[in-house]
Amino acid sequence: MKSLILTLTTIAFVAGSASAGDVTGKISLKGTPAPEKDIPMDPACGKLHDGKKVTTRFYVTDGAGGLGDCVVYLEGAKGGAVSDKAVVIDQKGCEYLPYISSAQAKQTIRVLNSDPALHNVHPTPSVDGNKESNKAQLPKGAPLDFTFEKAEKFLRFKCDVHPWMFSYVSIFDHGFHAVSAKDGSFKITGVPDGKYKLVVEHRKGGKVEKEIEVKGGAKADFTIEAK
Ligand SMILES: [Cu+2]
Repeated sequence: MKSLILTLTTIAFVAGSASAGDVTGKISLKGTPAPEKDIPMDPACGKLHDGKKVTTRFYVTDGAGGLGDCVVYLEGAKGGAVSDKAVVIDQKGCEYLPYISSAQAKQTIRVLNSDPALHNVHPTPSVDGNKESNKAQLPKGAPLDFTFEKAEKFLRFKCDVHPWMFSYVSIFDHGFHAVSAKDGSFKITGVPDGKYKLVVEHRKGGKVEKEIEVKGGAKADFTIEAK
């Protein structure tokens, strides 16, 4: 009898926990984008690249059809706890890494400086309620933390010392967002069962979307056309 009760409890627990899952998929790039532009760095920053040419990063791909740096999110979703893990952006070789990231409102965005150079981190939000700020950061200086209150797509960070340095962080008022990897793959974790609009947005290539139904998870692939 005791073991029967235990078995029933176990079944109930498993059934109860199967109400959320991962939304996964892959984003492909169709067509050939314009070639990336060379970035003429100053000599001090150029030196950090061993003489290698540095270019813009408008279309990041794996060379096999996958498209990275797409922001993927459930439009209008609610909830998802704010992670106590920071979204980290490094400055390395006078570039922001990563170029594209996503965060939740009130989540810490931590900017590092791995360079032997002075940077000036300057987020320039355009949505009311998100604060612009402007902070100098010494060579290999202490990290700088930022948070934003409101949802804003592609909130721009720039550096006032190096006019070519940009990074874009998309801020969401829920926890269901991700950025695609170089091979185009993405994963949004812990999505409760239900119907959603899944949106993929690339800063240059634009936006595509699909209605999906999550039942312990869902899978959807997308194509973005090069502009
Ligand atoms: Cu800089």
